[in-house]
Amino acid sequence: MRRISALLVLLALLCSTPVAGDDDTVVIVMRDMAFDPAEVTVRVGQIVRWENHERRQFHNVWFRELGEEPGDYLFPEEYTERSFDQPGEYPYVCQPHEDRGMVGVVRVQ
Ligand SMILES: [Cu+2]
Repeated sequence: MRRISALLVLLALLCSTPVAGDDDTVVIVMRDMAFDPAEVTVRVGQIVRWENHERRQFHNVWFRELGEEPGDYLFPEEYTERSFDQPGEYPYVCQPHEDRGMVGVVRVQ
């Protein structure tokens, strides 16, 4: 019983912890071989989430110009999130579909 109580307290703590930017996450949908919207403007620290809404196709998100590794493949119903520490313009691509025009840009203010 004591263990269950401790678990409940832990759960309550977890549930009440505010998640930074949770309310104003900017969502970019990956569908029909495109990022939608392809251009977004966000604030420093604001969370950007890419969601795969395809029926079968995987995609990824690669900020090549930042010198990063390509992101993991995201399969339907999967998503990835990130934020940006510095203002600027951050172009990115879907690595497997860049040549089909699957590119986007995040502008950070
Ligand atoms: Cu893709």
